[in-house]
Amino acid sequence: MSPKRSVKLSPPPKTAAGPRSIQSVAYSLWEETHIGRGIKTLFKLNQPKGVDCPSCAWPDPDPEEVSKLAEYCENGAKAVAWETGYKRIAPPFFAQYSIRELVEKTDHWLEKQGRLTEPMVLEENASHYRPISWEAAFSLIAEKLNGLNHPDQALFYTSGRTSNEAAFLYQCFVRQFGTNNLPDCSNMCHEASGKALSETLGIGKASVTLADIPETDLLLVLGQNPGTNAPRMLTSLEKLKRNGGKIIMVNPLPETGLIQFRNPQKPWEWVGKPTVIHDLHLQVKLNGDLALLKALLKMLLEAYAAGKAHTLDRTFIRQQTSGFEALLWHLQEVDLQQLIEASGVPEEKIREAADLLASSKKIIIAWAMGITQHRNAENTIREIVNILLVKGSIGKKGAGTLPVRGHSNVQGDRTMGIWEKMPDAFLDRLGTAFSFDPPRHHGLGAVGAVEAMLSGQARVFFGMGGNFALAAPDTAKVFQGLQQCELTVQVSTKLNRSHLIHGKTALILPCLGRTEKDISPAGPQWVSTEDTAGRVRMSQGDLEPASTQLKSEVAIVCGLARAVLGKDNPTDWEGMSVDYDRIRDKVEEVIPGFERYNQRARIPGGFYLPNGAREGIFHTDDQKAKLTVNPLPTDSAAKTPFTLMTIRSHDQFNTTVYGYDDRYRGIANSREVVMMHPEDMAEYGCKTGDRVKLSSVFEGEERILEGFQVVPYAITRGCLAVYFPEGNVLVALGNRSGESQCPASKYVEVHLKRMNP
Ligand SMILES: Nc1nc2c(c(=O)[nH]1)N[C@H]1C(S)=C(S)[C@@H](COP(=O)(O)OP(=O)(O)OC[C@H]3O[C@@H](n4cnc5c(=O)[nH]c(N)nc54)[C@H](O)[C@@H]3O)O[C@H]1N2
Ligand SMILES: Nc1nc2c(c(=O)[nH]1)N[C@H]1C(S)=C(S)[C@@H](COP(=O)(O)OP(=O)(O)OC[C@H]3O[C@@H](n4cnc5c(=O)[nH]c(N)nc54)[C@H](O)[C@@H]3O)O[C@H]1N2
Ligand SMILES: [Mo]
Repeated sequence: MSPKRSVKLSPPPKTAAGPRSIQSVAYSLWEETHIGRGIKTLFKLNQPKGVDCPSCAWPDPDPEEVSKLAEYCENGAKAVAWETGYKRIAPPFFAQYSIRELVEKTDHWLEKQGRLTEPMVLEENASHYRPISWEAAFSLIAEKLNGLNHPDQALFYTSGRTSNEAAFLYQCFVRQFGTNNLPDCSNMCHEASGKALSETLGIGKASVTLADIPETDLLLVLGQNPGTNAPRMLTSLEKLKRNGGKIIMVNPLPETGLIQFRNPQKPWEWVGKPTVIHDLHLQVKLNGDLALLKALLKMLLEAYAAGKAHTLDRTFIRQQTSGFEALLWHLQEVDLQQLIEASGVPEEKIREAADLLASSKKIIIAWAMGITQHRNAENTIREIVNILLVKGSIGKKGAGTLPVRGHSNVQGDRTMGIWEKMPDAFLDRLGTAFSFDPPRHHGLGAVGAVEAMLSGQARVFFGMGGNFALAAPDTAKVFQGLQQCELTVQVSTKLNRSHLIHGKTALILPCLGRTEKDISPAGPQWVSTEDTAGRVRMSQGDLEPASTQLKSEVAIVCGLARAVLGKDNPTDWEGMSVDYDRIRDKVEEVIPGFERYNQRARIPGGFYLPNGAREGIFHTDDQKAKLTVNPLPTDSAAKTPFTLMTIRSHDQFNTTVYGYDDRYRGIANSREVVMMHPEDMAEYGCKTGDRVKLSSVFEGEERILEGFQVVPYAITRGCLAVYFPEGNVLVALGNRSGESQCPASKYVEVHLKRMNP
């Protein structure tokens, strides 16, 4: 799928952003789009009446604080350039290239061909996609879905760009069809955060807003690379530093964005000293975080016992939490040296961090995939909560939880009911609002979906956005599963692997992007999204659509629902597809917190959803925040010489590869690399650029990735890194969390062997 390219190396830059990121924005716009079209959207990005950036879910500032000219980052600009580009793939393209030829192309090449323009069908045994009308496409899907023995034989996947309005209608349609099989990208992303936070704090989302960050005394950033994946976060970190706050980075890599920063929006800062971001780097082993957090807790406790009363917030612990006694006993029993060893971090560094924690009153802990994509992710997240709770650092300004979400509306999609396990209270209200009886048994998540396709239990796969073939773990198995389906359907903006790894029959349904005008017979429509901080805001594109034949995701769901559920279905799909206010009225009926949705979303800046933990109110079974005892992973001493993580480069959005350079890591021209510690290289007789074979055996089955080039890197010893999605061939389906089923994409036990030159 990828050409053999040779890696080129340079020392990683010490400073993130600055003028180089402006240069990179200019380049993507120039390369992909009519400059005017891209720039027009950039000035509207994240503005109160503009477009919500289709890249990450980082919150926008309050309307009065939004930078009037530029509230976007380098990678947001790349996402816009990607969507607004001038290239199109119309029917002649599909007539020219057979599926066999397209499969040989790289993923980068596929998406580079431009925006999809018309619905296309691949009939059974056909070699080429051919055009199909929307009506015929909907009928074909209806025929296949209604021909199944049971609705649970269909899977309805969602990626996180889908708007609230489209997501709400989509889950409503799927449940009226009769299944809760609503796997989504969240199943592979922050699933563990939702689970662990709901249990302990009563809400599965961040408790802080953007305004809290500069107010905090101490921010811990665990397993997250904001310089690349949430670049606008750096502006908040810069403010925090100017206010005298401290930052601890916990990461097996020294990530450039957390080292130093120059604000690209402030040219007067491009000369002189950049802002130093982190105060302390704790270079953990992969999955060493739980041991590290436990060691920190134990040190806090010891300091308290030694008479330093300020290290714990006893009043908060007494009044607001449960479980302190059990935690105390547990911490007295665990062996500190063992914890230090398991974390991989030198003791004096942990003590430094413990001192910072002890002296801070307001603490925020941020985390992302380096914490969630582990077999014991929920335990680590509950331990994060323990630290915040013993410090009384929740429910007040400048303190709390910050799980940084990925896709721009992944959080909103969940709020709208895209989840295979929505609680009964939601299903009750949904059933009442739409006069039907929703199915009650839980559906399948992403990993379960792959297993169901492989076993033949699932026969139809419908993808609302995303690129399931490459995003899901265990590439060979996912491919096999999709190929065994009767029908695969993808609602997409651009061509990707999931269109080429297909079922017996396949459909491509091309949709509007978020930057484009959405005009229905009733006039211009807008949608809304929810960011990491739980703020809901409107988003309205204003570019001419890439093709006159595109439909909005809302119109696609409504067209499908009418075809599948039949003319007698009482839901007003037609009415809702032309007037999105009617969808929002229904959301208001079903989901608490959306009172006066239509009015409040129209206010510049939108509105915040209720958040108990933010106010110090914990909706748990005993109305207390829960301190918990979390066992250490039994695999902390890996049985293989190496553990491997799959991470993002600076030039991709998930499976969309913008280019082959990872600027902040000094790695260029190739993604087929393995980052390795120089001393491990020496031990294994590897030189820079040597090609190696990685193999992982999971539950008796071997998976292999070979031909990747070794790159010396300042990574923790015994740990390796490759890029996602290429590394997904090594992530076994069974290698996942037992609690939330999230794939352990950051913990693959591997052997490494140098290949013959
Ligand atoms: N430009 C751009 N923006 C994006 C995306 C993108 O692909 N491109 N993707 C979006 C999505 S969907 C998501 S979920 C987010 C992802 O955002 P991130 O979570 O920042 O993405 P990853 O590259 O997976 O990086 C994980 C980080 O965790 C570290 N890490 C890995 N394992 C461990 C561990 O065991 N312990 C600790 N402490 N650290 C570890 C890695 O070194 C890396 O710095 O970004 C979103 N934003
Ligand atoms: N090994 C490994 N695997 C991982 C991860 C990892 O770190 N390591 N990360 C996981 C994470 S955090 C996530 S979130 C998933 C991501 O999984 P997905 O969300 O499935 O993947 P994306 O690459 O974001 O999807 C890209 C495609 O979405 C389509 N698209 C873009 N914009 C739109 C739109 O507006 N509407 C519609 N309908 N389609 C659109 C385009 O056709 C594009 O090709 O991958 C997961 N997989
Ligand atoms: Mo994600």
